[in-house]
Amino acid sequence: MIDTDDGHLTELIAEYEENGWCRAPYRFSGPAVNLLRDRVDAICHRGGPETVHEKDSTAVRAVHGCHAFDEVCAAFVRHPYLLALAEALAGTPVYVYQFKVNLKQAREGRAWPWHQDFAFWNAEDGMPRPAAVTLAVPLDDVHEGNGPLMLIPGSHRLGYLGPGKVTPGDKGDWRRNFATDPEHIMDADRARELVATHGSTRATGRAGTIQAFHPNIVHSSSDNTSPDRRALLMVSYNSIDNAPPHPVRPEFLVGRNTDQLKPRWDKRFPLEAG
Ligand SMILES: O=C(O)CCC(=O)C(=O)O
Repeated sequence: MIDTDDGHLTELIAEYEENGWCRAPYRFSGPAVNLLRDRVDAICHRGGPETVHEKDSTAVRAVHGCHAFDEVCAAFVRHPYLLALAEALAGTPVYVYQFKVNLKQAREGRAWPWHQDFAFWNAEDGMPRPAAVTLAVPLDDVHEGNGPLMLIPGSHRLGYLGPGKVTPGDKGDWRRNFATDPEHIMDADRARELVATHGSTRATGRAGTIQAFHPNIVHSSSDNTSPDRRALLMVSYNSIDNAPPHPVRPEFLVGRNTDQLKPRWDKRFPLEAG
């Protein structure tokens, strides 16, 4: 088991506060990643209502809320290390607000434009404050060519920047905001200015690594033009005192059980250094 009392969480909190993101010094083992990968593949094949496809394609772009119906994903979100990290970074007890896997299929996975996650969570669900944290675990190795997340370090400290561009969509169709041209995105010129000021970094790395992102960090990702898939599993943990009061979007996008999530050790998910 990982010692969460060894001071490394304090270092990660400082890094997270400074940059709006950080990478844990541990990652999930190969067999743990394979287990998740197999399960996500099966979920993609089941074609449930939580599935989003790439535009005009049968390629799966994303699946959502799997922790509510899949036993492996349910065990994963309760991993003691993930919960300790989420609580340390959020500064409070947490519950699962959102679970998703963005698949970025080889050669078919399309871009995500510049945005802040809080812009969507606030506008669509009424999340009161950016008191959440997203833990991301790639299920494939992520390299420069398969559409890694591009982050603007420190941009979360600017607060919620407001949508530079709102393209009115059909409020009844939640899928609209998982396409390549969602509402609530940032103006591209504004994002370019931020990159010029703050720089940017790509979240590349081996499958199984654990990264944390602030709800207000400005980020995007490009098309996957490579022969390698880039599946990214993301669990957004929200503070239990920050639940949207009247969520409308489906439960597979916005968790309704806002009780503090309790950790549960599962030997299928060992961590290793790295
Ligand atoms: O998967 C990606 O490349 C981008 C994901 C993202 O920005 C999001 O889901 O908010």
